[in-house]
Amino acid sequence: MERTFLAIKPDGVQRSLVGDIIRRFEVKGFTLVGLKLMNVSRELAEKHYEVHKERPFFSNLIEFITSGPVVAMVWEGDGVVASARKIIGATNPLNAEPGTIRGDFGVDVGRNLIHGSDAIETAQREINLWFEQEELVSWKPSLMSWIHE
Ligand code: ABT
Ligand code: MG
Repeated sequence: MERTFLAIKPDGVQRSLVGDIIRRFEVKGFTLVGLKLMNVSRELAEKHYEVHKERPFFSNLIEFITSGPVVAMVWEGDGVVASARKIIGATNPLNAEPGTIRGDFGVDVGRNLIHGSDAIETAQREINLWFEQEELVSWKPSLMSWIHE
């Protein structure tokens, strides 16, 4: 079953949006299989954002993501990687459609509230980076037959 890595960034936690954000993935019909509130070490942050190492905004990004607690999550479901990106909305919240998380709650690309893996291979890498295997819980919601044909 497809899985993705999502993280509510320090701005989402500080702004008391944790419940609202998690709710959107629950009501969509995806299954939560991993969840933890944590401070992000510089080492983890730098590994997570490795692809942006040479970008001018890299050091700001690392400062920001290590500045307060983050809610790290793994969600499961058919097509969850791409669908979660749609629920999250465009990178720059000013370009994100209303109805998306960033479109509804944000105005600044440096405070865009939540991270979502951008591809299936990236999701696998990020899940392994952020979670131990024992921290992930495989379960079948009893509602499943009302969500899937
Ligand atoms: P993430 O889910 O955080 O990876 O964002 P997304 O995939 O939508 O966008 P990318 B391009 O991966 O941005 C990573 C973080 O870098 C910030 N950023 C990005 C800037 O601050 N300035 C920029 O010009 C760009 C392109 C936004 C993302 N996270 N934060 N915070
Ligand atoms: Mg990204």
